[in-house]
Amino acid sequence: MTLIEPRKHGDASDGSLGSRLSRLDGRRKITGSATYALEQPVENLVHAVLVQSTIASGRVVSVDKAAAEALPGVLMVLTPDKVFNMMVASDWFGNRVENVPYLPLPAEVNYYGQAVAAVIAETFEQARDAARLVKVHYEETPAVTVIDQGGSGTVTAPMTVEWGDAQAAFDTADITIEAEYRTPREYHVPIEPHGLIASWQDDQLTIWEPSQWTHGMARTYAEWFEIPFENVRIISPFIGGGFGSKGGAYFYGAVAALAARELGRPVKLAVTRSQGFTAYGGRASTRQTLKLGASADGILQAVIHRGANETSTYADFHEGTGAATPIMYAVNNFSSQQGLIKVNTVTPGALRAPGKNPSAYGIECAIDELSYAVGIDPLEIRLRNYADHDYQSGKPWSTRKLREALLAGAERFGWSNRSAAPRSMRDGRTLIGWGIGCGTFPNLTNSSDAMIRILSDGSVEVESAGIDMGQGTYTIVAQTAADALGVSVDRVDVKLGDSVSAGAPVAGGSMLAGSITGAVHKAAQAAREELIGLALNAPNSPFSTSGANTLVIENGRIKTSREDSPSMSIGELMAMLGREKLEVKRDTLPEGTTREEQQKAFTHMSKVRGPTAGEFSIHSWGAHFIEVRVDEDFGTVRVSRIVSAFDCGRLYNPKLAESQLRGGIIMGIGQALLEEGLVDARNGRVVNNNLGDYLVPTNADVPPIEILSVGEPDFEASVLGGKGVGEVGIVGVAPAIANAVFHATGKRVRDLPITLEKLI
Ligand code: MCN
Ligand code: MOS
Repeated sequence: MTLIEPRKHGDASDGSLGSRLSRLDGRRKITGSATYALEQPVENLVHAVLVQSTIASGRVVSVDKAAAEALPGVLMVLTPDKVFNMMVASDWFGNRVENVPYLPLPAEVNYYGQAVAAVIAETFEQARDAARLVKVHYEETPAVTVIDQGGSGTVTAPMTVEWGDAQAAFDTADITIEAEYRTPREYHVPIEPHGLIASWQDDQLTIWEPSQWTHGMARTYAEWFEIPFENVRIISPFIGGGFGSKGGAYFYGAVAALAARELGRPVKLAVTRSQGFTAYGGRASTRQTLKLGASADGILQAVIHRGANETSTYADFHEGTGAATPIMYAVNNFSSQQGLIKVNTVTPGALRAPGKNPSAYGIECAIDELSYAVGIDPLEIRLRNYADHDYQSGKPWSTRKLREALLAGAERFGWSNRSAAPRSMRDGRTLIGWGIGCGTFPNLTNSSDAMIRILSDGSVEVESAGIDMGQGTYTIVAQTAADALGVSVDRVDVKLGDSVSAGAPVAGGSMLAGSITGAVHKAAQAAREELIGLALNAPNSPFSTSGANTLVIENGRIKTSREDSPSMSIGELMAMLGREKLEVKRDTLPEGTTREEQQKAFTHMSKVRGPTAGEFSIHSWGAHFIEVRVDEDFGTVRVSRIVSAFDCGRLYNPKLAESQLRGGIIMGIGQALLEEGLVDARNGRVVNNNLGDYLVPTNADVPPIEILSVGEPDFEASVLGGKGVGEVGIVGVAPAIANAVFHATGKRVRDLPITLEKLI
């Protein structure tokens, strides 16, 4: 086996694009000077507290609010019978049903924990106490509280992928395996819980709310209240994690904004940790069956994939259990049908790598099972079935260095020292297992806009509505601007997370970095051109006699390319011109885009280009090599070592990209071993709705994680050659751990999480 040397990361932290600059917002976050939405000092503030339903299905018949209203400080109790004068907003793709009233507190109850009333009072304590006194009377109807009660589900066209004749090929295959895999409800649990402060000044609405998408959220608020987009301002400079849960405005935002309008005072609504388990959706629980047929030498002949995810009774959410299955391996006969099962739950939502994550869990466990059935090493079977193009779309890959990732990861991990048989590696009474899981994430792109401002002292401001919830946007934007302008990175100040700034797509689908850097690069180049033009033509320009027709900017100084060139700093040029500032705004929208289309591009998902929108099929790729140690007596599983290799194209900042990938991997450890929303089947209540009972990995659960990058710049993927990084890290971790546990113990646990009672 030959090792393809992984590309060496740049060790320089000089701030240039591609260098390992530390997070520019890090100090502020660590020292507490970064202000989060709910900490915003706002005068005259009042507090809203939600009242949640205690049934899973039915109707609110009446609400007894007299006792609550009688408490001191209580200003208002909102109930389902109150008419709010709001309209349903469009969905993520811009579809809107016209003239349908929006009811943030509907009388119809679809899940346990749904908000059915809200109390607004002078202080938080008064509102909370009053909320406890609100008596809600229900008419209860039968509920489906868990996926197993919901039947086999309804398959929809977008969830169906077929080519060849999978059944015939499966029936005649030498070796077949069939297995069902299940994942439970999982939750984002960001450290900063959700909530907002809403404040009206006449018909202008200001919202301080953590947001992955300030433009999209501003659009929703504007549509709810039927006011122009420009009248809403979403402010979200710092966010304590979102993981998919902060991409949209939810009902509680409507409740706070509406109460603020009614009362003429700013309203703060903090969603509690427990409410966070039902105020918006986590990852849907899923189940899927995989049937693989192969020849005796392990070449795949057929994949038959059937599955479903739970959704709510009132909206469809496709988790996309079939999202990764069709593109992982070369196979000529493929059939995947995925359905939706209606359950009385809040509508599930996007959680880091929606679809790809559970989908890879299925296929990456199944291929491992096949490797044992045919007696071929799990690494070897992946290489034998390597897809040299995208079998689903028929298109060539833009770049797919998954083979390189597999080989580099195996080499670094020491995979060749693995002994093949389950239970054959141990350290005393500890069983050791090694497993592989591959991952993928599609490269989504959208246009972006960016504003660059050169200030009189020569410093630079970059402004965008795009956000940083911890991924590193502040840092890579500064690096991009500094690089393109020719200034040092500490001269660049980045302002993010304000919907009045230049538009940017959602920090979702791992698309923000590629999109925003493209626009920042373009605007910074244009600003540099403009500075050069001004320097050449300024009266008294030191370059007027140099004969140069162009100039360069290096380290903030403008000069010709000659050794003995005169030079001046950008600040000196600004002073010479008597300019306060120079503003340059550029977007990466197609030429001639109308104002309306431009608005749409940043407030809807309709302009997002998918991975196969062009000539190529564009994705990020990864391969995880994981060691587990299982206590033979107690069944406890510890992850003891991880080596993961990725192809994410060019890395804008390897230090931050590694941190993103590591974060995803840690979430994958949680998914494999700890995370499970436990639902009381009698009433649909999520019983472990707190961080004491819903377990996520802590430092003690996380072993050394080594990240390798085997990617090369992919200019089909983005302007500067990077592919998405934010989500691919989690994909493939859970199956790698499940496969390692099988190798250690000989036990195949096919429903996550792998807890000790499933092993002993
Ligand atoms: N990056 C890089 N080189 C690339 C691409 C990205 O160095 N070629 C690095 C940059 O630091 C960039 C970051 O990776 O800021 C993420 O870039 P990208 O993959 O474009 O993802 P987005 O900026 O769109 O961020 C969203 C993504 C998603 S969808 C989830 S879910 C997620 C994630 O990012 N949630 C996160 N990472 C998170 N990280 C933190 N700390 N908190 C979350 O809630
Ligand atoms: Mo990420 S789940 O697409 O916000």
